[in-house]
Amino acid sequence: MAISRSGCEGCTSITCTSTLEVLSSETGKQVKTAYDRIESRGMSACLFGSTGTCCRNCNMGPCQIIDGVEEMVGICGATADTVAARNFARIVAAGSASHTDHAREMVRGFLETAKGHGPHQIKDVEKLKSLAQVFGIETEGREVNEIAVELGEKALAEFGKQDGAPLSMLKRAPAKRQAVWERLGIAPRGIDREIVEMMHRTHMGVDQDYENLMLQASRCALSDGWGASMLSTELTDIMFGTPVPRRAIVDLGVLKPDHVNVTVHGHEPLLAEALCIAAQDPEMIELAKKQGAKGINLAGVCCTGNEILMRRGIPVAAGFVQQEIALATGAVEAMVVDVQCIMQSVAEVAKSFHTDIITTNYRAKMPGGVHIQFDEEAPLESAKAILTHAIKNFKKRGKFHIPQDTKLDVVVGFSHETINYMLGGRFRASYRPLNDNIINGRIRGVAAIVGCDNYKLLDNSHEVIARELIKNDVLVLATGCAATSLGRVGLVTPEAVRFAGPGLAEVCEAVGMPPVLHMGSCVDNSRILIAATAMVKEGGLGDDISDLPAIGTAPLWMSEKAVAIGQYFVASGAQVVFQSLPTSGAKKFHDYLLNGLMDQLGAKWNVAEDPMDIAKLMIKRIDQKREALGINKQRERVLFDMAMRRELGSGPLKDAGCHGPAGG
Ligand code: NFS
Ligand code: SF4
Repeated sequence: MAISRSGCEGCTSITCTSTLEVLSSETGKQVKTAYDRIESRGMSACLFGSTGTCCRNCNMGPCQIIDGVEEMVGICGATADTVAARNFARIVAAGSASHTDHAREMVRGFLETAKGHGPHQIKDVEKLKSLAQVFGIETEGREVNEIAVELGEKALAEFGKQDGAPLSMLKRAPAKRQAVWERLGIAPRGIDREIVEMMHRTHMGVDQDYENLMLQASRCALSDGWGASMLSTELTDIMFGTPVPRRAIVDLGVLKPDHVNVTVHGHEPLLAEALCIAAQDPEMIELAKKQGAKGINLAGVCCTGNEILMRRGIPVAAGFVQQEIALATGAVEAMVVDVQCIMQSVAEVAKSFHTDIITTNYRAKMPGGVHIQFDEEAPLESAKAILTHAIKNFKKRGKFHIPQDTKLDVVVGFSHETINYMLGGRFRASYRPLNDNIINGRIRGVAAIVGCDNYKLLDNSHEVIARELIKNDVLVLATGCAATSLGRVGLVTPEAVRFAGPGLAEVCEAVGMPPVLHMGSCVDNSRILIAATAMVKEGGLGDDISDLPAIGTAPLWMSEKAVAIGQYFVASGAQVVFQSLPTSGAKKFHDYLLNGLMDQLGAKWNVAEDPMDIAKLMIKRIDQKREALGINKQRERVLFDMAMRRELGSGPLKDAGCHGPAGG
């Protein structure tokens, strides 16, 4: 479906009101955005590219392959299935590599902190100790920092490990799942190694068997989910605090007319956390005041936004498709970026205003950007240099337009630990109540809505899916830009319970939780793996993740990372639904993803085009699992009496209350 910017003058193809408002404002009309580029290009996605059968892996090609046409194989003889499988596997490798390099930086930052360098401390000692156990580290009678140094070193070694025991975190998975990995020979050996081997096996003339290629794609993706991403999430929690529920606000309206607005865009929380600390420094605030501003307003964009939203309640201004729109307000002094999901066009949009794009990572520079290298050994000093640059821009601000009515309340911070104590209570933290409510049918199942925004589809797709799911008593877990977009439409707050079906509403009301739980950034999808494992271990819902009435979707996937996530979900036993897969031009391979993987992994990919169809398919899959578990009948019998209300009514979210916003 073509989505045009003309949407802001009549047509309704963009539904986001803040985006529409900015695009039709005086400042918005000054700039060209992706919406204009789509209009001028006619949204012509390349046919061969989108069906996965274009190969340029060697210089005898590039070859366009047509499935079933004898003379249309590659010069080397590669078939459509081989080419599509190689391309797909490379997407998984690239996505895993992105999470991995991010995770490596977090582990290195963690080690610095453990050694007592820099402004951060070990905040979550309990989590440190439980993770130390996973790595076989002695904790009795040892100093916190000593344990942390050993953990950091062991974590770092997971990246370069070659052989021996598989990655340490795999032990956290249900025993039956570990046995599946062992039987298939896909337990990752070392994080970097699996990515390198994937790139090797997809080189011209190596692995020509799509089933064999997919085994390595699973191993590579698992090294991301249970390796890199999980390490990143856990060590970041230990260092910056495990998220707890707190109130915050999202959408473009979080920008402030009288403050220095600094948007933080990218992924690695080391930079964002340092900026949060620096923005509270009296010296910095004084400097802002000298320039005529009332203070400094930090706001997040994309996943780095989700990280500081979850841990500090810092507002999120924009998700992926709004990054240009945030700048088009003319109210941003600087957009500070690190790595991933930063469109090159932001530098072009910024040229129309006083805004600077400040790049901070040597890996990611940009023509038109100002580079201030973030020094991991002196994070606070770097953050101050960046802020000083931004503050000095304030006086140059010209006309601007901040949408006033778009500031949505959200309640965020649903880590696995939060869910554990929220439903179970502080003194009997457990997943028992969640499992029981699934078994008795008040909660039909659990669905993860994750991943990106994408201009290719209507921007309300996440919303359509989420509304249908919660209406049907499915509890939704959200991460990444999907979570931001659900926040923008008011679904990530306890008040959204009015849109939920009676069973889910009952549970949410009793505990005071939203029907859509914000679980963080994209690396935080590893929290979903842990939550799923906890559900299995609690009992009553089968003995593997593949038995759970649970499913995931990344309907608007854009990034290669989303495919890596999809593949590690599938390899972990959770089915996923995407709106499209770049494999449809290769019949056998495409069918293998949609059906064949089931035999080996107990899970598979699914495709449904329309958001409502995606939701319906997810509910169908959940019901199939309920049926297999023999709990489908309970749903029909469930009654909500006072005893059940009382049983649910003592959740800690209610008695602890939520933290107020802690914005910049
Ligand atoms: Ni995830 Fe985050 Fe957003 Fe997609 Fe990009 S920011 S890591 S990849 S676009 S959800
Ligand atoms: Fe063509 Fe084969 Fe070379 Fe790919 S590897 S470009 S299919 S010759």
